[in-house]
Amino acid sequence: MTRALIVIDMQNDFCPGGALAVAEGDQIAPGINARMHEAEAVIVTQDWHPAGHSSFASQHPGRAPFDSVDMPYGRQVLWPDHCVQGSSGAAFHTDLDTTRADLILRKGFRRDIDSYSAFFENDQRTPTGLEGYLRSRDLTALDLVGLATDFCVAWSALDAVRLGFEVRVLSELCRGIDLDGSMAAQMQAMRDAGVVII
Ligand code: VGL
Ligand code: ZN
Repeated sequence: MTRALIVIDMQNDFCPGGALAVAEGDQIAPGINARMHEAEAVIVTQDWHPAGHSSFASQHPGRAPFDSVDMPYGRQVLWPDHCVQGSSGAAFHTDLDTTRADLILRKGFRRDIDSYSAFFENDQRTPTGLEGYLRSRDLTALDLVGLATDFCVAWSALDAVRLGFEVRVLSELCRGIDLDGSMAAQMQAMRDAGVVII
């Protein structure tokens, strides 16, 4: 069994000063760096949206950031414009050392569908390709860290257990958004699904 470290969305827009800032998002970077240097395999994800992405509230007249709307694939929270491809907000936080990353996986690049999870887009069926990558490298156990605990980390963890991976979330190396109680709800959902929270 080989364990991979998956670092979720450690980007400027999710850190203090960014468009969708997660409180203390930058503070977990040194701990993640240390962990990366010890891990057997390291995958780093990057939220990577085209301008005018359908998850942006700016594309929905009369709607505000953090409202929810029905999309063809289900409920979707509307976000401030963030992680636009090629922008400084989409770049990795400078405190994150990505030297050790084996793979940088981009997600959310289709205009009409969001992708919180590193495995599937928000329709929960369009694959990102990560499952195949992990399986072909025989990486069957995963440690998840990064941003945001209650969105991209949780959705990734839930997909991973559903796919049969052994999954741990290292909670000290994650920070959350906590929208309408989403932090408690997603922590419980992860526990119920068999994710080990450390
Ligand atoms: C994320 C909201 C929108 C995340 C990404 O990384 O948790 N959240 N896009
Ligand atoms: Zn996003």
